[in-house]
Amino acid sequence: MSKLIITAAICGAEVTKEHNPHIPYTIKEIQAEAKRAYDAGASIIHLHVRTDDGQPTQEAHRFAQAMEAIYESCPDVIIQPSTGGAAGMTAMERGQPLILYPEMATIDCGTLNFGPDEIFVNKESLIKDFARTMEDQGCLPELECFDQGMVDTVLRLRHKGYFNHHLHFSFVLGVHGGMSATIRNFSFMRHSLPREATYSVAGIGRYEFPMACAAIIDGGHVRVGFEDNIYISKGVVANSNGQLVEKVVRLSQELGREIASPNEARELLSIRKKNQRKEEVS
Ligand code: KMH
Ligand code: ZN
Repeated sequence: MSKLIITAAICGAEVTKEHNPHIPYTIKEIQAEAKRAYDAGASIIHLHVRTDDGQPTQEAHRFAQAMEAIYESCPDVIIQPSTGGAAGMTAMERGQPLILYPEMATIDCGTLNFGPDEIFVNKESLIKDFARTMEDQGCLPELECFDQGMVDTVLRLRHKGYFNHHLHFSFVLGVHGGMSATIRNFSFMRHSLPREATYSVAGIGRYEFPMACAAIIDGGHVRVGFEDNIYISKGVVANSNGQLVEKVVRLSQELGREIASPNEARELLSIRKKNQRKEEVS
């Protein structure tokens, strides 16, 4: 079985310091949380940015500052900016981090209710636009799928000439409005992928670690972090993203899987684009 790629979703757009005081907002806080996750074993940082008072923003300049700071502390890490941003943002707003030519970024593969009052809109036209832009840039999309219909959308679009690169899915299970985080649903999605595809699983809230175990055993990869879950165990708030990553590392070691370094993750995901920063420092 391949080594395990751990993605740390360190910040997100919805969770706040009222939920957990360790949620990073400022560039320094984001840098420190990325470093804790990286030191613990994360090879990919899934990145959202905030203003200093915690408002989600997709401003390219803010992403540039955060990425610069993260590369300073974690020179070889893979940074994966979000093009999802926060529910309610426009497509133009959301696409801004792509101006920075990241080596990886998310594409959200369909529309869903997002909590009781919001809709996270991802029209097929937007999916195609982001797919073409990223393909032109040599940027690998992480294909975020909140339900099976989104996996089917990716496979249908691939048949029509989109996504002509390695397919790397991210199943985000347990969102209020998306598919629930059960082994049945995980297995259904996982078994609908082409053989050569890879995937990562993010279980929301208390499903984070059970879904991680399922993926570790199955040969998939894992995403953890404050974006998805703020607890290290029942009722105990995690003190850093590093603590969440460490727990996955422990589970993986117990289950007999080694952890991938960032460069090993690049190999496993066939990331075509070189991390220029890494080249500068090596
Ligand atoms: N904040 C959610 C509405 C992504 O990063 O691409 C969308 C999200 C997905 O977090
Ligand atoms: Zn996200």
